[in-house]
Formats: sequence, C-alpha cells, structure tokens
Amino acid sequence: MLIFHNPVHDKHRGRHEMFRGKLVPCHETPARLEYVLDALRQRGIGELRAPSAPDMDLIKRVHTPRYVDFLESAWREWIALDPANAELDVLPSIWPVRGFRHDVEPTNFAARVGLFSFDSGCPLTSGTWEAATAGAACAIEAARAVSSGAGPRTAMALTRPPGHHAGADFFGGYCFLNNAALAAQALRDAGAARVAILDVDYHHGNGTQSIFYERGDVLTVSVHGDPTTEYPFFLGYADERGQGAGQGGNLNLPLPAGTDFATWTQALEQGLAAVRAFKADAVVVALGVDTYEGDPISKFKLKSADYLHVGRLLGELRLPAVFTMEGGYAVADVGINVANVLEGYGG
Ligand code: OKP
Ligand code: ZN
Repeated sequence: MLIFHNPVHDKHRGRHEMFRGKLVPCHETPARLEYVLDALRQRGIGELRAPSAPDMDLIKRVHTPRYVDFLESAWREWIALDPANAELDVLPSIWPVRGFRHDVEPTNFAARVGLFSFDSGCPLTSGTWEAATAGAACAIEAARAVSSGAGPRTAMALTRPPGHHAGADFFGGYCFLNNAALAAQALRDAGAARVAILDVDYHHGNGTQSIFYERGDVLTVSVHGDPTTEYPFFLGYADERGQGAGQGGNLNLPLPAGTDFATWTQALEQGLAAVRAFKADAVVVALGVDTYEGDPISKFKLKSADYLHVGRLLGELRLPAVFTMEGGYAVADVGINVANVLEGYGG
C-alpha cells in the first residue's frame, strides 16, 4: 500500500474553535497525524510517498472556482485588515441563511467568510491553504496510483485537515477541501466508470454527499451518528437518497449515540452491500476513527481491536481503494486505530 503523506499538514494549526460561548482549544491538531505516521512506521505498514504539486484544474472542478480563489486569498485579506490579525485565526460570524442571497459576493471579508462556511468551529489559519492543497494532492495522487493497471491497488492520503464536511463551495467541520471527493473524481478521470465513497467517520459526510447528490456515477454511503442529536445535524438522514441522475445514489445509515461494534458492523455490512450492488470499479474509504470508544467528541463504542475487523470487511470488497484520513480525536490512540484498519485490510 502506498501512503501519500502530507509533509506540510502542520502548517494548518487552529488555535481555537467556538464551543458553548467560549473559544476552546481545537480538537483537530497536528499531533493526530504524527501518531498515525509513528504507528505505520513502527509496524512497517505501507510505503511512504510525498505528493507533488496539486492539480488545481481538478480541484476547481470538484469545488467552485470562486470558493477556491477565496481560500487562496483569505489569509492575505485577513492580515491586510489589520497586521495584528496575524496572531488570530479567521472564524466566521455571519451566515446567509434562508431568505438571504447567495448569488452576490460582498466585498466585505467577514461576509465572504460566512458565505463560504457553515460553522464557527473551523478556524482558517496562516497555513491552511498550503496544508489543504498539499492534502488534496495526496488524495489525487493516491487515486492515480491505484488507477495505473500495473501499480498497487490500495493507497492512502494521510493528511489533515480532513475533508468530508467540505462542500463544493464551503468549509466547516475542520474541513476545507474534500479529499475523498477529489480522489473519487480522479478515479473517474482515470477511467473508473463507477466509483463508490464509503464514509465510516462518526460524523455524516455532508460535503461529500452534497457534491455528488445529483450524479449517477459516484455512489455515496455514510455510516454515522444520527444527525437528530449528532453533528452536522442538518444532513445525514436516511430519507436522503439522491436526486435526478443521482436518484438512489446516496445511502445514509444513521445510528444512535451509544452504538456498539456489533450494531455498527451490521450498518457497515449494509453499506458494503450497496457498494457491491452498485458494481463500483473503485472505492474511496473516508476513514475516520472517531467511532472509537475513547473519542472525546463522539459517542460510538468501537475498541482498538475492532478496527482490525473493520479493515478485513473493507478488504473483502476486493476493489482498487483509496483511503482518506478524516476524524479521530483520541489523539494518542488514533495511530493504533488507523494502523489496525490498514493491517486488517491487507494489501
Ligand atoms: C469533523 B470530522 C465539538 C463540536 C463539534 C465539529 C465536529 C467536526 C468533526 N466541541 N465540532 O467529521 O471528524
Ligand atoms: Zn468525524
């Protein structure tokens, strides 16, 4: 398995996220990825690779050009407002909800931050653009590596910030560019007629779902905490089945907080059955390990050893596969849990 590791992931370093009226330290930290890297090295899993330059054309087909341009210039605009801003993160404070216009793009910076985001828990920092685009390059190259007939059939984009909450034109949920969606599009471009994305992060992959909701060529499946009580709350329900050409091409498998491995596995099996029925040529696994019993912001009950079994079940698909790194905030155990999935997966 090839592991495309983002060498500049730590340039994205949020200071605070808004939580219950206070700014609290970010859960999504650089240390998370270092633990994964250490665990993979220690156990001799995978061959590490560095990505080359990101394919901006592909990024601007999955995301809107005006959103990508905003991300690229956001930090410069922020410090141009006041040089003292260099010591602060950008956090949104106003959003155009129902009844407001989305077609206009105000020149005011705070207004545009709100236009292109959906929560106040996702700080944009001085190195966010560099880290997110290098991560996107990891996802795209992982997809291209598994697409070349002779090469390996499995690759991982080992990167942060994560991606599955980012939509075509918005950031949120610690995500800026949707790495899983970029990998899926790169697999399509390289010749896979049908691609499935299977999202096993604790949180619903709202960004990924929305990007492919009206497309028939990419199936999106997500097993996650029931959005009636769990983030991101406003998407991820079982009755969202896709639209137009994408009718039937989205499957949500919400489970109540407190769900244990036995019940979670039944949902995963349903998801795997959908991927098989779709006759996917390749699969993208949005791999979050915040389903872990020790996760500080999530409420499923998976144990470290369970992730070996998760890997085995995913491996039974026998498809070219790209893993993208999503959530997992029990920092010291994230490495063990990700390594267990990859070890169980084999190849
Ligand atoms: C990102 B990924 C915690 C509030 C929750 C957003 C969670 C984003 C999860 N104080 N904030 O899916 O792991
Ligand atoms: Zn998550």
